[in-house]
Amino acid sequence: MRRFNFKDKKITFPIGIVVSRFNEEVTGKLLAGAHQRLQELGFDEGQITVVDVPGAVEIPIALQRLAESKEFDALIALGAVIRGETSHYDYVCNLVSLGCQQIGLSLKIPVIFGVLTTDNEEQALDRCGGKHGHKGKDAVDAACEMVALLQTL
Ligand code: INI
Repeated sequence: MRRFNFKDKKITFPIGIVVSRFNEEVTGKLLAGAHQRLQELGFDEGQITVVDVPGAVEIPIALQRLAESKEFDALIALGAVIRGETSHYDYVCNLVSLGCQQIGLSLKIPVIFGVLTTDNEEQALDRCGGKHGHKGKDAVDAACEMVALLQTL
């Protein structure tokens, strides 16, 4: 049996992060956790590029520019979509999730989906350093694993 598992592979590489400002209390924590994890893993500041966008809907087009530049080995999308009283939430979730997947597959670069989609702010805060872990840090670990994996596959 051949099996490829790069779960604990420690590598550094140029990485781009697109973070949305909407629900900034949450997305700021996602970014802080991602940055902290990158530092723990030994990334230089010069390897890290962060792009701010207004909301989750704008994440894919910024990812597209970064991917087209060919400067990065992986990209991370960070955002927080929190359910309101209208169906707007569903449109935003669909646009950002499909957009991220499309960029990754069409431009052949791992795009890690660190966009929280929750019913309320409490659920979101629980996932950026609260009782349900830290999705910003997890996104960095997923990016490292995927870059190592794709260098081999
Ligand atoms: N953007 C978010 O990132 N999260 C949300 O919860 C959200 N809601 O609920 O509306 C949201 N809307 C803005 C959207 O992403 C765009 O910025 C806006 O529609 C302009 O294109």
